[in-house]
Amino acid sequence: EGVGPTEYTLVKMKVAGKVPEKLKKVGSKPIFLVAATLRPETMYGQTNCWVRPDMRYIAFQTSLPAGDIFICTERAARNMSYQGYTPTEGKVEIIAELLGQDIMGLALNAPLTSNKIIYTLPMLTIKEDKGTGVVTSVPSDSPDDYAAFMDLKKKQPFREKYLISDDMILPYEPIPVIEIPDLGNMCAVFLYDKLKIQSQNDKEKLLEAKEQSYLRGFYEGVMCAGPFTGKKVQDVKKDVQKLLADAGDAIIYHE
Ligand code: A2H
Repeated sequence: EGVGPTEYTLVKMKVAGKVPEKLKKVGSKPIFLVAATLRPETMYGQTNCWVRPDMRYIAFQTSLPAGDIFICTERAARNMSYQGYTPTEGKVEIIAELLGQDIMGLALNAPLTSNKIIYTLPMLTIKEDKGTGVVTSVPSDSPDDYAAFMDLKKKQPFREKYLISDDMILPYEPIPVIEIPDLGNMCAVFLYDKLKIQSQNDKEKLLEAKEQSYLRGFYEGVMCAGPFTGKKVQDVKKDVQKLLADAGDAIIYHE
């Protein structure tokens, strides 16, 4: 960060159930939320997808072979249009303008995770000027994700406010993906408890948790899920990214 562009893996999460009203006109083309991640190796542990209720998103036409429609921020779509992902370079064909709340509670198919269906849920701290505005949730390994996940689990009024039904969150549990010495196989859960993090707005403690886990996860972490079980994170990160991209389940994006 800061020096030069950041490379993100954009994970394609397919709308699998009810299509939002504003997207009914697209017919049979596949629709995906695209989540920007720096941690493709954690995708075995996805439990949900985050969008910000009050943020603007668009659906647009990509140039991918199956005619995929992507949902993300307009800013990210513009960037993608200069990276070969739209029919005309520099042009974004907007199909619908959406608010996060319009795409809340959607059922999705996400790659690699053992959960057959995951849901879009609210995260209030998503930034507009980073990635795609869609974030995939891995509560075992991301302190931000686990804090937002626990906010929904613990607070019924919070679920109600954003029209989240109990079945979209209560049956889900963090999934062990990476073992780190001293931090166990779910470092975000360990640090949330250790630092007594109260909510997704607990900025300083969340920063502290990220500092205590991010580099160690990379340098000392060992996979404990998926085909790379037993291998070091730093040795397989690129392999998982490639596995996703080769299967058509992710694209590489820079900003
Ligand atoms: B990461 P950086 Cl398991 N607003 O993916 C807030 N957060 C965003 C975002 C946005 N607009 N776009 C992406 N992100 C998150 C996995 C993960 C991530 C794990 C552990 C740590 C972690 C699963 N969520 O990030 O500022 C995404 O969450 C720790 C920083 O560009 C993305 O990777 O460094 C990361 O933040 C990108 O943040």
